[in-house]
Amino acid sequence: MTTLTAPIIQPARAPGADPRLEPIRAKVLAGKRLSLDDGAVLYATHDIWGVIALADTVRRRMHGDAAYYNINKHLNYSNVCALSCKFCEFYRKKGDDGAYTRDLDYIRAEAVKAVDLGATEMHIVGGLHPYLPFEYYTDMLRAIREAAPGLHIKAFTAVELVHLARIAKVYKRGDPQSGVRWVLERLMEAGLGSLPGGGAEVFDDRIQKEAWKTKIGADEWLDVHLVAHELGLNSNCTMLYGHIDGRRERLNHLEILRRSQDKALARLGYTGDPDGFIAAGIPQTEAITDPVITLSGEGAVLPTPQGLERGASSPPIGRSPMPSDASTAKDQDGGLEAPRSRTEKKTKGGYYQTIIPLPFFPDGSELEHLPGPTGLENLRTIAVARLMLDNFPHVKAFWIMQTLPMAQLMLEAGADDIDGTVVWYDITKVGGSSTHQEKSVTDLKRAIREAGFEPVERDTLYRRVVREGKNWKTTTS
Ligand code: V47
Repeated sequence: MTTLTAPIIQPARAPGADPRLEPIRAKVLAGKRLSLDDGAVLYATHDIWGVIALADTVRRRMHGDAAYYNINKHLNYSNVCALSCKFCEFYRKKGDDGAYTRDLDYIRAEAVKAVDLGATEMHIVGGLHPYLPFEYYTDMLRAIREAAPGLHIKAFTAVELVHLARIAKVYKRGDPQSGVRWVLERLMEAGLGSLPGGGAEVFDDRIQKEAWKTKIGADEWLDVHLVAHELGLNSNCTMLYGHIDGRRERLNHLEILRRSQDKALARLGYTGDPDGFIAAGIPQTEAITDPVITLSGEGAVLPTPQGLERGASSPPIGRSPMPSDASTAKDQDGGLEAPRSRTEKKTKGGYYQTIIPLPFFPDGSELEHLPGPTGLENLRTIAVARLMLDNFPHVKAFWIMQTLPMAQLMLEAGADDIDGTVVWYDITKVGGSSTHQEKSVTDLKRAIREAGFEPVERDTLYRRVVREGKNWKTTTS
């Protein structure tokens, strides 16, 4: 006979402040970069509310009481995928029940619907379709641009872009960058405006081997974003956590992204290392004590509408989105004057805007037996991301995966963005149910206001949107 014993649950929080947070608090207040060991304390401490309060300090220093949302529409052009990642419930094989691939008429109609809803952005991702030709992707972007010229197209994860280089037969082993550059140049010419952050998962060889063996790894993911940044595109990045990963691996992931962003910002004029190359090898154990770049705190590098300047002491709290986003975005969209660095070099877009921690949804995946992360772990992870990624302007609590009530709480735990109206989402479905996942602007604003923040509609590049019904413009356009 087996005896059932209750599992020993380690409380995620306990009364009382943790003195181990004190030196970390001192660093945060001084705008100093946190080390991986600091990150380990942020994850290990029982004082989760202390961690959240620290993240809130940074978040308010950067954004005041502003909380961003956008009006967007997601499009998944196909769920047919050559890969079979264990965490993924979305993919189908050709001929499977429920497999779909959208044609250009469908895509055009979706773009028109997006405009009718007042959307500023179309977010497009799909599976790695083994048979679609490269022209399908450029035709898709052109069709959207023709049907909806004002819509910003944020499309294709790094994994899809490597796949496109392969199907266009421009991918060279040993030199993934040149093929991806070829692909991105053509997609940009067809209307691509920025890259979403998907497909990063957790940068770790062990986890990759176990859960997404045949997918690109960290080096290639980073290479793709490096090339995008060099071409002047802004991008986002994600961290898919709460499956077979551990907290140390998450911290390494954040560290790798932080260094990658250092390099991106350096290319825009922050340091004298324009050829810095992150993907060649990241010494994961090396502690960083001297911040190269920090966007918050004493001595921070604070982007201004005039450019990127070092030495300001307090940001324009709560009045506008990170102005660097606005100023570099102008260059991306309209070729207007680019920001000037402190060395007065002409620069353009080309950095990570947002980290989006994505909690694992087990339902329907091969890892369905795993429980997925808890609410407190999700809150803590948002806070840790805010604290570790001192060179990232934004932290997004994607309401679809976090749920809107949790996204509300996360605004006080380091997040400044909850994503948008979305409408249709196929990658994760709450309770395994519907792809229709939509929130109205009223819902989003109410959630933000109830949490004590000021809702700010942004476009994809974090410019403030001024709107009259369906018509909109950005404050900088
Ligand atoms: O790449 C897949 C993840 C990502 C599951 O850039 C899963 O603004 C949880 O990247 N449980 C797609 N996550 C979503 C994404 C995204 C979302 C919102 C905004 C932005 C942005 C990007 O979702 C995939 C994968 O990493 N994912 N399956 C799952 N079962």
